[in-house]
Amino acid sequence: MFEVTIRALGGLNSAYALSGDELWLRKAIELGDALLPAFALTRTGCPPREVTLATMGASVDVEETNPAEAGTLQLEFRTLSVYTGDAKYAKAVDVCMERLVDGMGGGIVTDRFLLRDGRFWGERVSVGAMVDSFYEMLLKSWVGFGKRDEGLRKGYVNAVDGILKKLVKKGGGGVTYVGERIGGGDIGDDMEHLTCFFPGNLAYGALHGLGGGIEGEYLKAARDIMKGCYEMSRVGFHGVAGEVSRFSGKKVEMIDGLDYNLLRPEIVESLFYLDRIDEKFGGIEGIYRKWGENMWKGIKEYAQIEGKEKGIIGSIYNLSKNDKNDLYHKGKLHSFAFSETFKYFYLLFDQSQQHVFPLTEWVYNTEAHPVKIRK
Ligand code: DMJ
Repeated sequence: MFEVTIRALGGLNSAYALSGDELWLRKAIELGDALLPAFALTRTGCPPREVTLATMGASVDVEETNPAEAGTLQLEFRTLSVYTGDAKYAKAVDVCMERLVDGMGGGIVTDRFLLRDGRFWGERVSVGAMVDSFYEMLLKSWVGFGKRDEGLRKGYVNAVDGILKKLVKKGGGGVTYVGERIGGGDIGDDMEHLTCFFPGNLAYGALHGLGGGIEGEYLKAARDIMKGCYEMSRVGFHGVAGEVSRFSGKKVEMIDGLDYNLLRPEIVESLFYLDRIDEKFGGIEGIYRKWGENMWKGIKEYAQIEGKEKGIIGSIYNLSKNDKNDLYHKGKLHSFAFSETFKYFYLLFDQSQQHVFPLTEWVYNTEAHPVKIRK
């Protein structure tokens, strides 16, 4: 549900928004109608993680989902309601989002969500896998539809408050990162690449007046965490960060077995937001573009699959060995490399005065497909 919604439905919606070609809208409706019954399959109104279109409607035996997958459907289905004038898509997704927000209890959440009674469950608390885009969407759904839904705004503000107090730490070398906690334990030593959407998201919140606005608490925290995320790309092969990195030593370190790079977007995504929003350190002469240039060089140098036709790229493995000869690639390449990673590099390097998709008029879904903000 989540991957198809953010990648395919989000992509079709944006293709329609940008081209005005009805073909994309027809395809978006076809897909939206096929997926819609999934919301009626559980008691909470949140869909299961996976559905079989051919047998949709049959009861499903799934106990749980996670907040990221259940809570990252709103922009796409609501947009479909705007385009069609039919409220059924928005209604379905709003019911689910309300259950999630109710279940939050006013702060950070665990990474498991029970589909029978709408309770959060489990012990792991983080801003990474299985939770990440739930937080992202509290803000973006609030912004995207006229800042009218107080539940979303409060949910976001309370969550950020909890994250900044309970999950942010300085590592051994004094670099700030966002860790995870299990149960009541201490903040762990590691930060996921996925978590690095967070500084950009904080900056986007600041742009829209939250956390004290520009130069407020959110932007200051965003700068510190951004630095930690960029440091992840400076260890091992310069410019190419690992999937998870360790912050307990004097220097940020790669972790054996997690020293691979799937060409994920999160670090450059946040660089893009900070570059546009942070008036002090962003802009043409600012640091974020320079950092982005360093990262782009790394991708050009190391993502290319040797021996293949020039331009063929793939995920990079064995980064911690520090020797180019030990690197290997897998021919797998996620669509987010194109829809997000390369797009964010392009947008970061765009030097035109008139930015494409200004952040006060457009909101990007979690797969970087732009959606026009409804006032
Ligand atoms: C993307 O599909 C989305 O950004 C999602 O929210 C989480 N991660 C991947 C890319 O890393």
